[in-house]
Amino acid sequence: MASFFQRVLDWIKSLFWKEEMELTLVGLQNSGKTTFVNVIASGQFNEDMIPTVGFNMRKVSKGNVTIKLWDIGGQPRFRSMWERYCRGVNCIVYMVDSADQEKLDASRNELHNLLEKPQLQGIPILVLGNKKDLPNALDEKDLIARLNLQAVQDREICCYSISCKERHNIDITLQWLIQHSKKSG
Ligand SMILES: Nc1nc2c(ncn2[C@@H]2O[C@H](COP(=O)(O)OP(=O)(O)O)[C@@H](O)[C@H]2O)c(=O)[nH]1
Ligand SMILES: [Mg+2]
Repeated sequence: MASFFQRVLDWIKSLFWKEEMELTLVGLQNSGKTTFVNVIASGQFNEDMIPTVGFNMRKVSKGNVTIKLWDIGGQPRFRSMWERYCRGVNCIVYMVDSADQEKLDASRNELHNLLEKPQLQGIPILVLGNKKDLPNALDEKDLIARLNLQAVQDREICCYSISCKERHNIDITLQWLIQHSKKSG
């Protein structure tokens, strides 16, 4: 049975990488962004480091899909870079460690900072509460409350609880992204 789900996931992954889209994947360090990319890009992909002092941006591309990836938080002076790296993306994926209670407030603040940027107005956002396999992980409902997602009214927002480790809900995450690609309008 496990291999059946694996095959379905592989099929959805292959569909995803055939899309035409650009997305930004951000979140606090250690939330699981690199792991997520490795899970969905198993197989070949190109990776570029964008040389920017103190701001660690990576760009992963495969086919017509480009993912811009960076750790958020810490130094507010880098916030001016958000505009440059988010301009024109089809969607923003915001990764949260749903089991790290201590960092949830910081994660919420960074997310709301990001959403306040006028340049990012209207860009759909997918919030991923990662590490749902851990015993103290918040579920979707608690995460929505804790991150104050109901306050976001000016754009499409969605929240899934996922586990990169156990490949949980990676399929619905990719389906959401496919629905927000250029092809699907
Ligand atoms: N339990 C658990 N650990 C995870 C999961 N996803 C990532 N991790 C671990 O969390 C740590 C940080 O992951 P990483 O991808 O480097 O985070 P990044 O800093 O956001 O790129 C690593 O030790 C991962 O193995 C998950 O779904 N469940
Ligand atoms: Mg990383």
